[in-house]
Amino acid sequence: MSSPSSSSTMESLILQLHEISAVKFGNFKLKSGIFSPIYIDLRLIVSYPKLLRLISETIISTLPASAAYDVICGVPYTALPIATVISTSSDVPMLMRRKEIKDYGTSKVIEGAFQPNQICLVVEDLVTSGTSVLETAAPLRAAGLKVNDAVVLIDREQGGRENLAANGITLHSMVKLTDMVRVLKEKGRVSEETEAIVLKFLEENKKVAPVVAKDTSVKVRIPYDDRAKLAKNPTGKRLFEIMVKKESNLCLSADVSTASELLAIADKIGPEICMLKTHVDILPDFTPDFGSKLRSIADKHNFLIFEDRKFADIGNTVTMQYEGGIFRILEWADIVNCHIISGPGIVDGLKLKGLPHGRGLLLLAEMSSAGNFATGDYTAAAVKIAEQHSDFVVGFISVNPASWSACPNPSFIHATPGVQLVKGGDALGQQYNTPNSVICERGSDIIIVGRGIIKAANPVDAAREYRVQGWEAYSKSKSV
Ligand code: 5BU
Repeated sequence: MSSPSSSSTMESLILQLHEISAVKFGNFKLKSGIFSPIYIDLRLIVSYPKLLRLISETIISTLPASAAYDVICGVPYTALPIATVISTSSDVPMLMRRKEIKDYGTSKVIEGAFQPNQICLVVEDLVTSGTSVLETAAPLRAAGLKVNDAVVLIDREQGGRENLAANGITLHSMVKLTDMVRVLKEKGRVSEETEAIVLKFLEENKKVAPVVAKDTSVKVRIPYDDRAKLAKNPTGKRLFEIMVKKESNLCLSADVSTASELLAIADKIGPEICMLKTHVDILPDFTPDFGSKLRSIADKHNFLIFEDRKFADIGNTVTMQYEGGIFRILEWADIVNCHIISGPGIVDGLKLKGLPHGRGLLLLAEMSSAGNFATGDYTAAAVKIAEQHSDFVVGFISVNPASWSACPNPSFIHATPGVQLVKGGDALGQQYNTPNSVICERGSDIIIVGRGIIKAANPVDAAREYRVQGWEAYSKSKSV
């Protein structure tokens, strides 16, 4: 909107927002940590139905004809009522994006009926960096919808327009924050001094880095094929090579209820993955031929098998746990992992058995669950142990290796659990980050995905989506 003061509707809208105290002046700490002289809280509009209707009508009537759409989706939560009113008054179907993904029922991220390739307009109340719009656009796109435009009531003019444009989304804003302040000053609601303070603040804080930026968040990385040459362990080397060959940095965490289900899903999803992770002790129908059956599927589709056994005992005990028992993990798993809580002897023990078979080991340097203790010095100790055993250790279970003070050799691979298409968590402490954030921002190499794929309506399609997102994030991060 070029001149809101020329539009009486827009002026009236700004004044009404001020009247209900949705626009406040003072000194407010924002989510980013910075202090702002202006604060906008549009959650309040649900208590003012006439204003809510006015906002919804104005949003739609100010959209240019170029912004065509079949369905709309409000960014949760504040924009949900706005989208609902638009939907009912303009008779356009609405979709809802879940912020938290259910671990039961259909586990859908996008609720509502739609067809692939339909165009979805994203509706938002306020845009700062554009992160929230991107977090809603990503699962919509992953579900097969096209997202070309987003409409917002207020643009704080802090980089949102540019960040969205970089992700192929045109932002249409009804009111820019500078215009809003100007109108309030013109109408005598704020003093000239307040206007000057706010305009100065906005000028000085024009650019806020987005959490899910397309190009600004990437870090340079050494390509997987070059790292394959550096790897000392044959399995670590093979893993890098498979990733390059299959253009996949996706590891499926096959947490299904039976061995036969596991074998079936391994065969179906095999083409999409570089590695398949098992928890063999959860399979009630495990039989001694499980390993050889899974191995032949792994050979057919060219992926590695990673048994997420998380050994934790002293060296001598783990030699027996690795090789013996009913599971005989050493026979069929290319890679296993271990905690380092018992000290470096655990790596010596596993290596004694694993290395002659060319197997590899991942050290648990970090964990994805809330409140875990694998941080700081513990993580640094894992890096040290890995460097001492680089013939057997292939890398780490990592969550945010970009933040580590100890920087491991690039021959080590980072594999990260706790990945879904939308940031969030489950009811038992699991914490999820997106493929882009895991690979680009947190510097990991492999995304480990369980329920995001297993519980999807179509696990094969979901696996493909994760593979594409993971690979795109990798490609982006090595090209800068
Ligand atoms: P999910 O369904 O994507 O949440 O499954 C994650 C899998 O990764 C599951 O098998 C966990 O046991 C495993 N995991 C994890 O979630 N967090 C960790 O820190 C480690 C393993 Br190590």
